[in-house]
Amino acid sequence: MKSIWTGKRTYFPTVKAVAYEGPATDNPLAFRFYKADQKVAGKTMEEHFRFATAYWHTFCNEGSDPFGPGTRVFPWNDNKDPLEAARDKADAAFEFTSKLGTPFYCFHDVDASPDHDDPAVYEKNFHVVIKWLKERQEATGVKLLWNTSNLFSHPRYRNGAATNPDFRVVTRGAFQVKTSLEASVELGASNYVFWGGREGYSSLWNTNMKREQEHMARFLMMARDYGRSIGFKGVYLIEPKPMEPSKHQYDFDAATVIGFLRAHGLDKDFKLNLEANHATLAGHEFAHDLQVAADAGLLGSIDANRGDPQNGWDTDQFPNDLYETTKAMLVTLGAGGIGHGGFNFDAKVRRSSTDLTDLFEAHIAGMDAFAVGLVTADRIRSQGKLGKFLSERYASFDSGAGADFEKGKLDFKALAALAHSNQNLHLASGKEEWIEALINQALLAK
Ligand code: XLS
Ligand code: NI
Ligand code: NI
Repeated sequence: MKSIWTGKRTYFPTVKAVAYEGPATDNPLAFRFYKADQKVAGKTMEEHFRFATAYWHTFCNEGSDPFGPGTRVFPWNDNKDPLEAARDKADAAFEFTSKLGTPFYCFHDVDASPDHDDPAVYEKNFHVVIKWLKERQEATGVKLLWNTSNLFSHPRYRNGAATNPDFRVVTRGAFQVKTSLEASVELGASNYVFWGGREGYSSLWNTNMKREQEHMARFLMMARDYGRSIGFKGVYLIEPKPMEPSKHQYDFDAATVIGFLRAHGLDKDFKLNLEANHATLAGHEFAHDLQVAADAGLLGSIDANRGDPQNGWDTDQFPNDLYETTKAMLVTLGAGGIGHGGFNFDAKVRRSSTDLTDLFEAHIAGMDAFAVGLVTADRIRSQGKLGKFLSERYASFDSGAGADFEKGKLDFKALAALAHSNQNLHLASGKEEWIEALINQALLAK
């Protein structure tokens, strides 16, 4: 981090650069476990996580819900001129991010730049805002983890963007993505995200699902080729989510998206951006979807948040569950890390959290929760007990007929014939409770 951004106004005057003070500190605005330069498993914490602050939740979302307006007052939103308000918001975003110390940020086109129905005005605004963002990136050293286009809020997208039954809407989606990809190149984004918010449907009676999915694949191929043609070298990411806002979303979960990418030859350029609360909405554990992506070599990036165990919707809460972060980090370390991706806080403070400093406290707690998860996962891996147990569990495939089976050297008849010599087997325990105890011990170890 080079330096803290100070715009025309200071929006967080009581907050200084957030520092590591260790577990004993009383200071709510300090890290207890996240120490950017601490090495774990050969890399610093900063390198492991590549944490990012999300523009939409932290600088746009004043807390409105379907039952009432916002509860937080964002002073950077008080300018009536949309472009000046966008500059104020950029000031707030970079002051916040450079004080917090996430090395990255993420944004949707219309989070940062005023939307407009006229494409020419939309584009003109965006070009101005890109300049401001670039200037702030250069001054602070904060980098762009990914940007994306909002193809779900405007009423024109009520039936989807790439999958809209009206071709004219598809063209507008393409226009926004094209402009956003140009921004990715200009701002040096590591990735570009596609979250198909309304790429799905609610009634099969009025939907040609096959045609819509083919349109989505075509759209992604064209976007990929355009991005490459203008020099975008980053990774394209698809973010699965099973529902909300659509009833059925085409990018349901990691496994569905992987099948789709492979079916359309997109798996060389596209990876997955996995969000904890989206995995749980799909009926999976977060770690499950991470493992599915890792096994396919397509683990791209992470939207760090959590759901609420009693609510069935995307509550986007800040991650705080140490079991979840430990599991996520076990999978991530096992996959060799997050690569060009990062951990983006796609998370919002609760509606009743109305102090501007709550925004800092929430991110700090999330970063600390992941730091504990990383250290614990590394401890479990270096102890080796779990790894040993896992390899022993599959040892019958390491030699002899088991190894021949894996290599495709046995025919089915020979495989079946082996049953005669494999009678009266000792049943090996799966030891789930022993493993759970092991995780607790690793969490509590000093
Ligand atoms: C919404 C999604 C969204 C994407 C970016 O549920 O998580 O925020 O991350 O469009
Ligand atoms: Ni997300
Ligand atoms: Ni979400």
